[in-house]
Amino acid sequence: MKLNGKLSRRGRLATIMSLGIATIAIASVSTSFDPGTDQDPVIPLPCKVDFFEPGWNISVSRKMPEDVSALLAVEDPSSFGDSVFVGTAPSGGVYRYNSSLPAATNSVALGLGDRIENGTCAVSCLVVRDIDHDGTDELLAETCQITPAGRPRLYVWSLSNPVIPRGVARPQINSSWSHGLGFLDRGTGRGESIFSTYCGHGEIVEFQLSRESSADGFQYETLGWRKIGQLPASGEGTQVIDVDNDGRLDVCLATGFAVGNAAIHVYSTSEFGIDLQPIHILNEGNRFGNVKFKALELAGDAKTDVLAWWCTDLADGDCEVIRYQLGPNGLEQREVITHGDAGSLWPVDGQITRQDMENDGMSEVWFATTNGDLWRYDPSRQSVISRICHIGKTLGPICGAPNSFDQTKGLYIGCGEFVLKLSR
Ligand SMILES: [Ca+2]
Ligand SMILES: [Ca+2]
Ligand SMILES: [Ca+2]
Ligand SMILES: [Ca+2]
Repeated sequence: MKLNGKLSRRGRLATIMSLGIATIAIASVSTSFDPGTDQDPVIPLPCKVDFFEPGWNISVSRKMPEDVSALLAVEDPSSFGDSVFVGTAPSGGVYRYNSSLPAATNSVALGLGDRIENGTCAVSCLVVRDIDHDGTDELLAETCQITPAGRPRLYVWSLSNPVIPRGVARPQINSSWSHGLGFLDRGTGRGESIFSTYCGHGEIVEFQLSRESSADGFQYETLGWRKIGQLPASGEGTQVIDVDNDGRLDVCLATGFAVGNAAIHVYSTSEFGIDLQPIHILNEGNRFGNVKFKALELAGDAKTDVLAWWCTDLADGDCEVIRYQLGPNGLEQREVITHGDAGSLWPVDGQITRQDMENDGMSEVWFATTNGDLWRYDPSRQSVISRICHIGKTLGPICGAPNSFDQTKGLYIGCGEFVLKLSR
């Protein structure tokens, strides 16, 4: 079955729906692009590469039935390839393919929005993680319900064979846009709590997958949710990590989308959950209107760093990229990495990822922008930040390609309906 990219969205959707959730073979093309010549590649990329750092290639990994809005790749122990998960918009789908199997793309779920046709729902975040600690990974997908404006959702499937739906939650909050997932062990074999925050009203929501039985014998498995707090501005990002290097996990939530209100709030955790009094706040003197961040270990010193992208407007204006290191008593190091126009530096959700491209044991941070720039931040290099390419088209989410059987790693990049792969 070849899905024609020129079919109307409704036509394509009808084709997909008629196939149910069986395997869809989607036309797949793979090509290399040599930026050193004007020669068109045999099968053209869906975009023009205006600038390329020498030594890199971009090829088409897969064409999807609609626009790519979330990406995740994990190792597939049963094959040489990566298992690539793709979230899509506007009907809201989740797909999976193996990068070494050229033709087959599996649908995990289709039509995740409130209105499948003529609505807009974007899968904003995908995570693979064993949230109930039973030895089988779960796949989690968050959605934004954009048209008609409505409640965001969280979906959970177990990645057994076949994939099994475990739960869906649709928190009764005023915001429609979800911004990331964080995980905290509930202890004593109870699995993990899942946290998210939301654009608009800044609700903080906790989810739990739990099993119960009633006195009269009914069995329930439920993805429950509860609103545990509210940020002082729109919620713009979520991560759970030991960000202040004291040995205990912290919940980090970004606020923004309001001039002067961009901040990263850090909350401590215990066996009782989150303490909603922030223990650290990074706010750069309230100079900014929005912030995106990623906390991770950089530079091989076993201490977590925070990379933050600040912009003066809501998603525009001037942008500063700043690296921080926190200790138990607060800020220990602050370094401005670069600054410039938000157009070329500001990443949106899903456009910041870590990868160790050269397999040297040191992670780099890769980030993309909707303007088509792809950047690498690698503190172990002389040119710490460098633009790897500029593609003449809006870029979507990016993620690292974990497979390294041929000793080179790569990066998957969403671009319209295509998943591209950057490699050496
Ligand atoms: Ca599990
Ligand atoms: Ca901590
Ligand atoms: Ca570090
Ligand atoms: Ca590296």
